[in-house]
Amino acid sequence: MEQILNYIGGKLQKPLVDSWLDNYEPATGKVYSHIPDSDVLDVEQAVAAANAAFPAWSTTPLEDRMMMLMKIADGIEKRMDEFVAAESKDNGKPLKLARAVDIPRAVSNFRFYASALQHFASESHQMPGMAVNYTLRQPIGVVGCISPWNLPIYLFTWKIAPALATGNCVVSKPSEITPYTAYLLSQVCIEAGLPAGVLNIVHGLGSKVGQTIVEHPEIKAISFTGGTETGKRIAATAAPMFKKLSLELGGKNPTIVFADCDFDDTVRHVVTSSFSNQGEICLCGSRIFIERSIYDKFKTAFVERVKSLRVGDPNDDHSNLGAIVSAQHKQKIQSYIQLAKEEGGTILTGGEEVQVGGRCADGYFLEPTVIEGLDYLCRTNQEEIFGPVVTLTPFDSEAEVLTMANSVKYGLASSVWTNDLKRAHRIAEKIEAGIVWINCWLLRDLRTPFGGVKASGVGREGGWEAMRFFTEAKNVCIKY
Ligand code: TXE
Repeated sequence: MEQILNYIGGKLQKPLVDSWLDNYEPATGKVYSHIPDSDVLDVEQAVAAANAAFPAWSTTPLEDRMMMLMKIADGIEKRMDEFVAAESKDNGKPLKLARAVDIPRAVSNFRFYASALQHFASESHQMPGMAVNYTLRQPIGVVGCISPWNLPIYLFTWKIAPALATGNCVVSKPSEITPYTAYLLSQVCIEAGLPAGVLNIVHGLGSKVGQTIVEHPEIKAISFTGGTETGKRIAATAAPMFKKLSLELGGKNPTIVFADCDFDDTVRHVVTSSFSNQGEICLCGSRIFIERSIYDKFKTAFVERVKSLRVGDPNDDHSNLGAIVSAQHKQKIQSYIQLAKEEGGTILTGGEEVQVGGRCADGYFLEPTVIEGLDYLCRTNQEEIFGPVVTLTPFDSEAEVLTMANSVKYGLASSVWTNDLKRAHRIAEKIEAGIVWINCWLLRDLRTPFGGVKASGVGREGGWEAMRFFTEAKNVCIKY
C-alpha cells in the first residue's frame, strides 16, 4: 500500500512515530494509500526547518522568488495528469472537473502571486517641511496554512503561494481526507529546487497536527479554510496568542431568481451553482429563491434539468456528479434529507443513494436533490449541508427575499439573476455576503478580495488582501 510522506526540511519523510491513517477513495469506498498520522514531533521539526530557512528566504531577491514560484507552477502543469487523477481519486469529484477547475487554478495561484510579488507596492506619506513616512511591508516569519477536502490543491495553493511570495516560510496541513495532491506538490517543490524548510507539509489529523500548528508559539499567523465550528476553535486558540487570522468558513448561500432573468441561461447556471463538485463547494447556492410569478415554470425546468444530471464513476467523462467525499459526510447529507422530510418538505427529485456498480459498487454516491415547501427559518434552510441538496422557495418582493436570504448566520456568497440593473445594485448593496454574483457564478478576478461575513469567517484571501495578510505593515517616520 502506497505511503504518502511528509515534506519537512526539503525532504520527504515518514512520521517520526510510525503511525498511519487510511486514505479512502470515495468512488470505491476502499483504502488506496496510507497517510502519516503525524504529531507534535513532526510539527516541531517542521517549525525548526521553517525558522532556519526564513532568514535566507525572506531576503531572497524578488526576481528569484518569482522565478521559484513560476517553476513550481510549471512543475504542476507538467504533471497535470497526475494531479488531476489524484484530486479526483481523493475527493470523488469527476476527473473532468479536476482537469477544468482544480489543477489549472493551482497553477494560476502560483503564477498570480509570482507576478504579484513584483508589483506589491508600499506607500509613503510626506508631512511637508517636517517629515516623511514610509510603510515597510515585511514578511511575518513562519506561518500556518490549513485547508479542507473539497477543493484540495486549489485552496491549499491559494494560501501557500501568497505566503511564500511575501517571503514567509510555511508549515501547512492539507485535509487528511484528501492528502494526495499536496504530496505531489511536495515532489514538485523538490524538483523545482525550493530551498529546504521554506515550505513544509505535515499530514495528519486536524485535532492533532492542525491544533498543534495553531497553538505553536513560533507560528505567527494562521490561514484556515474549513468548517465554521473548526474556525471557532482555531480563533479561541489563536486570538489570545495575538496571531493574525484568516478564517474562510462555511456558507448557506442564497440564489435569487427574478422573473425578468434570462430564463434558460439562468436555469442552466443555477443547476451548476447548485450541484457542481457534488454541491461540496462553500460557494454553491443551496437556497434558491424564485419570484412567485415564474416559480412553477422555473421549478419545472430546473427539476427536469437536475433529473438529467448523471451521477457516476468520476473517471467516466459522462458523469456530472461523482462521489461524496466520505461515508461520514454522505451520512450527514442523508440525515439532512431526512430532516427536510420531517420539517414538511417535498422531495421534487433525488433524495436517494445511487448504486453506480462495477468498481464503484461500494462508493459513496447520492442523487442531486431538490426540495420545496419548507419554511425559510427551518433547520434545513438555516444549517450548512455541504452536499447536492437545494431548496426552492417563492418570494413576492425584494424586501421579502432579502429578509429570507439574510436570515442565516452565514454570509459567504450569493447570486442574483435579473436584467434590471438598478435592482441588481440594490440587492448587491443589501445582501449580507462577501461575494455577490449578478447573472453569473464562480466567476472572479484573482485580484479581488475573497471571503465571507458573519459566521462565514474573518479576513480576506485573494489579490493584494492575501499579500497584506502575510505581511506586517511597519511605519517609519523620518523627521528632517
Ligand atoms: O472542514 P474541517 P472540512 C467549509 C465547508 C464545510 C467544511 C468542509 O463549508 O463546512 O469547510 O470542510 C483541519 N485545528 N469550507 O470538513 O473539519 C482539518 O484537518 C486546526 C468553507 O474539511 O473544518 C482540515 O485540514 N485544524 C471554505 C481543515 O481543518 C483543524 C471552503 C478543515 O477541516 C482542526 C471549503 C483544529 N482543531 C470548505 N480540526 C470557504 N469559506 O472558502 C480540523 N482541522
